[in-house]
Amino acid sequence: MTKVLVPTVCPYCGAGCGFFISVEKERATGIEYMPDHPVSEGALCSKGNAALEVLCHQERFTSPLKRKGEGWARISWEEAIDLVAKGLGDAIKKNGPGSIAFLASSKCSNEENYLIEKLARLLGSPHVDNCARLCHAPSVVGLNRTLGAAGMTNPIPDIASSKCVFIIGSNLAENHPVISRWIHRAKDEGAVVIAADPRVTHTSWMADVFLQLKPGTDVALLNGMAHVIIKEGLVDRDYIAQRTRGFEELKESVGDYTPEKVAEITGVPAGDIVRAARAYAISPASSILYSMGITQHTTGTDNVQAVSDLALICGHLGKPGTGVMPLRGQNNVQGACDMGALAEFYPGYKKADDSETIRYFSSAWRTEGLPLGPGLTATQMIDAAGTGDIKGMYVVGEDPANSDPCSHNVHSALDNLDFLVVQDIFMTATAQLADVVLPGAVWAEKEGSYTNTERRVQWSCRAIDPPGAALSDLEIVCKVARSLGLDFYYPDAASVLAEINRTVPQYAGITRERLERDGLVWPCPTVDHPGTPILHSSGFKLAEGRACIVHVPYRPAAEVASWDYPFILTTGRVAVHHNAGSMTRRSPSLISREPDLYVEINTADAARLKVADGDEVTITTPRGETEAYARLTDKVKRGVVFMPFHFPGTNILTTDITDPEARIPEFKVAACKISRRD
Ligand SMILES: Nc1nc2c(c(=O)[nH]1)N[C@H]1C(S)=C(S)[C@@H](COP(=O)(O)OP(=O)(O)OC[C@H]3O[C@@H](n4cnc5c(=O)[nH]c(N)nc54)[C@H](O)[C@@H]3O)O[C@H]1N2
Ligand SMILES: Nc1nc2c(c(=O)[nH]1)N[C@H]1C(S)=C(S)[C@@H](COP(=O)(O)OP(=O)(O)OC[C@H]3O[C@@H](n4cnc5c(=O)[nH]c(N)nc54)[C@H](O)[C@@H]3O)O[C@H]1N2
Ligand code: SF4
Ligand SMILES: [Mo]
Repeated sequence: MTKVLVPTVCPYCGAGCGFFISVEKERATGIEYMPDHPVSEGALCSKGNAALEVLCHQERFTSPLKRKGEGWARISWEEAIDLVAKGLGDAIKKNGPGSIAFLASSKCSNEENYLIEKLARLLGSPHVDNCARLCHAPSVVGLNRTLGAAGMTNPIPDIASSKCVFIIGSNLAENHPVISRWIHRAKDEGAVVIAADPRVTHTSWMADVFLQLKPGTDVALLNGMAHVIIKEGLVDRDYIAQRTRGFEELKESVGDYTPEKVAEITGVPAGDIVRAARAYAISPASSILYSMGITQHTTGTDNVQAVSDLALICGHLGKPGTGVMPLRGQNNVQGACDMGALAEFYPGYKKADDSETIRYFSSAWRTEGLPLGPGLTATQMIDAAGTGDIKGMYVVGEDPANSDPCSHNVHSALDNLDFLVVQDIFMTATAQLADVVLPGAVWAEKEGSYTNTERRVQWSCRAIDPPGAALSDLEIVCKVARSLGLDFYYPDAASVLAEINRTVPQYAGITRERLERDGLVWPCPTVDHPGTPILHSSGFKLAEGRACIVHVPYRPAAEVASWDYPFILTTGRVAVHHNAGSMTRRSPSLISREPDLYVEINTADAARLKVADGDEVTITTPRGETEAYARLTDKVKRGVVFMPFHFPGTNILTTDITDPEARIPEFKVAACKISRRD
């Protein structure tokens, strides 16, 4: 029997691991490892190994659906596309193009995201965003301001040459497992590992210095470290003088963040703050890895800026083993942002509020009337749906009804729309609220490029056909666009990439022909350019080539524990599930390992609440209540409880208060109370 090995990229997280799908008789029969892949070197985590389980799952959508009474009717593509054109078209006619909004998908390819944002803007709506809003929006705002670029500064394998790895607010051992292999390699070469997290995690076990801080106190911790580094003269004076601005202001503002004061705010012993600061500053090459533990806060942008301050004052940028590394979440969240599926940027991070951007794309897309942004963010779209300012939404590969905060509000906002179309592969909580559902093809059933967290653009090949009448998101978006009168004739992903080469300068040299196995790391401005794995090695793309040190005072989280709500709920992830769970909860080998929603409670707190391990408890916040099984542990501090958000219910509890600039919700801090269900 002939077996074909089709190269592909894992559809789950931003590590971008490569593997082969073995295809026999047009069926995906197994995975073969890819030992020479630059990031994964043949490794895959539990989710990567289970990726094929979603392909021929019996619950996959196999035809378009329309709402019929309480249920659904299967309909033809012609009818579905007519309904979508009418739904969106009517809203535009009655209320103008600003009354429709688009959620693009970080699960989809670069080419698909480029077309979704182009569709939105050609229709005249500035409102297009993606799940980066719930994830790394503070990195986009904060790092653009401090370093002039929001990407991870150094490649993943580079971590192995780091002599000090500072991990803050990231549980990469569970959430980017293959990246943690590179940290083990650094440790083998003698690197010191520092981890800052309110919980003991699989990642903190790797740490030589573990800073178990109170949720939401990271700015204080980082200012405290900067205080020690400046006071002990451990800064890189030459680097500060030649490459930065703003040092004196920082020096003054961190003056009173003594280790003792910071210990009081954070709960981290003063001696550990000093040890961490010295280790980071003294090592010849230190890197900082961070993710949701510092971004998903009302102080998310401040946290990101405080992180880059630390790197700047120590000169730990632009060289191997150094860098500021925002670990991107979804398999293609980096690409969705690069392609301009963001409220404040057109493709290539051209500012949506700049008339030069509008001129550029009017000429590139041969059109008029492109909207000047910024548009509404993903979180603002939901609010606007609730108030009736947004009338129609097109949601591709996202599940806001489960993944946005305050689920009750999200449900009623989406219910309030005149028209909702959802394009997914499974019936999600969001799809349940739709008027029309369009069946997408999942990654292995289509081809296209995906950009991982280190900016590596990789081509994923089509291995098998989609089930039933499902189509690639690229084909569907083109059908919808044409039915709305737009000239969207793209025969394949390569033809879209060719247009991206012309309109996104960072991708100008990243052609289909060049995207063989190892991919290319952007910026790659010409077809003979090798790509740029390390950013900022010769200065910054900011005024005078200098980075900005931005001093940020500590502000507490929006919610703090109170008499009525004495616990702090923090939410996040576990290794075997992914986000709102539509794929991993349907994956037999994964759901069997973590079948139910649970809440981690400190054993001493549980004793006071008379809660035993495995008891059912009710968790309540001002937004609502949810039930979960209690898991007793000393991995969370007293007063802190943790819930994963992979099952419906967790986001009933979370707050929708956002960071004032990046508009990310504070998923990591909500005051709650807990009671045993009798
Ligand atoms: N297994 C798995 N992997 C995934 C995903 C998944 O759902 N499951 N999702 C992907 C996506 S979209 C993303 S964005 C990434 C996210 O990857 P991570 O950022 O690693 O994920 P989280 O578990 O949300 O949060 C990370 C850590 O932040 C800690 N934390 C909470 N509050 C604070 C705080 O105030 N300060 C600090 N310093 N730390 C805090 C939590 O205890 C947690 O250990 O993972 C990606 N990979
Ligand atoms: N409480 C709490 N909430 C959180 C977070 C948290 O830490 N705590 N983290 C936030 C973060 S970082 C993120 S990124 C968001 C994630 O939020 P979402 O992006 O809403 O989460 P996913 O479950 O990954 O949704 C992706 C959807 O795409 C579908 N899909 C997969 N492949 C394809 C495809 O090829 N085409 C189409 N059309 N659909 C496809 C999947 O079935 C799934 O329904 O959640 C956020 N919500
Ligand atoms: S680390 Fe991420 S990309 Fe790699 S196999 Fe696991 S989920 Fe997939
Ligand atoms: Mo994310």
